[in-house]
Amino acid sequence: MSGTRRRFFQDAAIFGAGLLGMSESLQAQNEKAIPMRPREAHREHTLPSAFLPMTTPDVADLPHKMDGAVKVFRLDAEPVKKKIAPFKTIDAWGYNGSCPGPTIQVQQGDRVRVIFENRLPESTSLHWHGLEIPIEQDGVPYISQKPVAPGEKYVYEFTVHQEGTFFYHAHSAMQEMMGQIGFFVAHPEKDYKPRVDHDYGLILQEWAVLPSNTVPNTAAMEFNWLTFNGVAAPMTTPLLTRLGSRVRLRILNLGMDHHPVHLHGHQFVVTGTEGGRAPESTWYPMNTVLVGVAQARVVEFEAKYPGAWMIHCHLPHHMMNSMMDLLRDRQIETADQTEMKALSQMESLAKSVPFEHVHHAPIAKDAESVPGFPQDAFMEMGMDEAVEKPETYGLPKNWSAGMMGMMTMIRVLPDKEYDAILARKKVPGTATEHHHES
Ligand SMILES: [Cu+2]
Repeated sequence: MSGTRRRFFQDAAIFGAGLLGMSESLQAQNEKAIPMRPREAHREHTLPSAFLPMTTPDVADLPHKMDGAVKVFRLDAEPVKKKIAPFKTIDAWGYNGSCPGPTIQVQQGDRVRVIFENRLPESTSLHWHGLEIPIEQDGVPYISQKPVAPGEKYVYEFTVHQEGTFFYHAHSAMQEMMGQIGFFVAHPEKDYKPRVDHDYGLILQEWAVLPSNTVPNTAAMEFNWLTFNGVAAPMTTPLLTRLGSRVRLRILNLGMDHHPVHLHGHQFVVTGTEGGRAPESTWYPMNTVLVGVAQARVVEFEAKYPGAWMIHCHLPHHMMNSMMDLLRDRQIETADQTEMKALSQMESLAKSVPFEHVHHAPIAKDAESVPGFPQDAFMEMGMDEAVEKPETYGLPKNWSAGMMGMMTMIRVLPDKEYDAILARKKVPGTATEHHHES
């Protein structure tokens, strides 16, 4: 039976056969069709009850409807075909067609209802990580609830009395490593001080996907793909900020490793954890923050210096794509490698992917006679055009060659350049004009 047909029959089983079932299931599909476009920062918001929403680059927000005073969200656990690099698509699991799942944003004090449906082939549940809620809402199979069987629904409902950066995830280790996680941000009743102009979120994940394979090996301890918000650099969408603005960055880790996340060119302070806002007396300057498994770290800084500044995990193996892949995706060998072999391997890759494949950094004439060569010589692959979007407009040619793994950049832009990119975001398809200005 095809996946579509099976899915139809699941829908029919859930809602009962007939028109009602069909229309509701169509409605659910439509909700998923909402374009994946992160919201822009609202600099001018002044309403006391409004909050500056967090933007999760490359991940959409989960919309809600009001039922009286209750914010109602619909979340479906399901398999997701996820393109993590221009030449690599994996079979992950996520929510509402997204991996990581869509971002839920509420405000401290909100009553929240999440209508959860399991479209996975096995039982699951939803855990609300860090939230102080009644035990019936804790989402631990057998302990606080029965597992939600395939095709079943479960309704979570609670009041959020905290503020901070939380998350939802399946409370099953292998499902977590298949991608079952998403942000749950509770904005404070009263704005944090000092206020920020931009608020961004990054989810750190790691994947063990063998070459020529698409299903993550969730039992592995060696990871060859490292992602921010479900994509490996250079597919990560740069974070845009105005020069002189204050920026908040929330970093969340659910994987098997801890990640030291480093920001170039600026110092930041840690203003919060997965437990909420930290008192100002605890803030001190740093530029690398260790984000442990199941932790969130919230940092803030003044975007003082114009430029495209990297944000990346500093573990060397996490700054690579397709680490240890020796077959189809990339070749990373540090022995018995020659320029000829590397180029022919890249050429065979280029037959299946639409990007420039030559290496750009020059090597010495006698490189092959030097013990240890090559190290990074054949690793960089420019693919500017394959990953082009408004947010990459104006970056120097071949910028993408240095971007791999858990990596993105924060672009600190003078007003004129910031506004020019914003204008491009409003008119899709204009990113290619006047590209590569430099
Ligand atoms: Cu790392």
